[in-house]
Amino acid sequence: LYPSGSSTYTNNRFQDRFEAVNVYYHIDTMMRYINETLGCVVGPYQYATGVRFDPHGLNGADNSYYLTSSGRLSFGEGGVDDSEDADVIIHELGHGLHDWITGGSLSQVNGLSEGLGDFFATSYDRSLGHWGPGNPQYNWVFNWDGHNPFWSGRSTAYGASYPGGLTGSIHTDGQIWATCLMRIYDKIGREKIDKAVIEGLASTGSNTNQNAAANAVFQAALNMGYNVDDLTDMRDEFIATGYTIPSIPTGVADASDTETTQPARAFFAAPNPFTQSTRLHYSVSARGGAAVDVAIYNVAGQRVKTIARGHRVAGSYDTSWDGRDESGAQVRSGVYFYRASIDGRQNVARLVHMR
Ligand SMILES: [Ca+2]
Ligand SMILES: [Ca+2]
Ligand SMILES: [Ca+2]
Ligand SMILES: [Zn+2]
Repeated sequence: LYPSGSSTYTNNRFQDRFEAVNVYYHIDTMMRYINETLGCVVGPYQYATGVRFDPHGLNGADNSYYLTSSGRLSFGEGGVDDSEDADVIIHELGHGLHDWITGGSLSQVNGLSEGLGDFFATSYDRSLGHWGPGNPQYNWVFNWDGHNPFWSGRSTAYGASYPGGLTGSIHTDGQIWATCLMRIYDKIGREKIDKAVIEGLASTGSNTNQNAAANAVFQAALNMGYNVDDLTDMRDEFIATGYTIPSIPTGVADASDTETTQPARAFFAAPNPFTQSTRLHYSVSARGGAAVDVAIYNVAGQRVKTIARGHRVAGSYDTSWDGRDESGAQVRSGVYFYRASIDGRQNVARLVHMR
């Protein structure tokens, strides 16, 4: 699309090639960070390749979007070109991440997905260290596309609390969620809050409100073995925002005990992608055991193979899937979902089967 005669990159923002490279760079950076640095296997279920996007879509409108039907991102060019701003790119990618980790059940209740996009954009931006807490830009969302005569942008220094401060406008209300998560970022650091958000929201659905999302994120942090200091910081900020969060269970180790241990990963498949077979891990933590339903689904949402079903005692489980359906036939290569419902809690992981 944009051939170059030289290996020197000399494009500026007035050349369309700049936006194509800028979007590619930021999507690639974020997807590598999530999949490789954080170890969360996340990617589109609508197709088996990398994230697809159009850097000059929407016939020039001042808007951008992620489409759940196609799994693609599209960026408009009104005002400042949207794809010149990493905040816009990562905000839209945030909707994609939300869709992919929930297996197609992204929630916009209380503007949850808008707030999630603003959070991922600001988390990335803040990690670059361009602005200090004393600069207003530290909290801005859409520093380049907005906060200018075209439009006012958004902020993660939003003062409203939950639920009294909700307005009913998703883009406005999402700022309550993003502001709370960025306050946690400042206390426990980027990787811990990003990972808890991704792992936590993976167990949510299309009706999840901000309060339920906060509880899912907190539960994920507990499941991954975050220490008492981190859990206390998270809980304090959630409660200060207005969410209702249970106490930290007694018996959770304090910081000095867990500083050197890796958080346990209770739910995952490996290898992934796989060719012959993949091992499926899940665990039951309730003392009295739990009702489990573990199965493989295709991208159309159809159950391909039941792995385990019924009551299981507390413990870690290790099983496998050989890429065959209920009748024993080899399934086609492509994207599948490993889903485990454990006492009604949904865990979803994306699997890529290659033959
Ligand atoms: Ca441009
Ligand atoms: Ca714009
Ligand atoms: Ca920003
Ligand atoms: Zn959005």
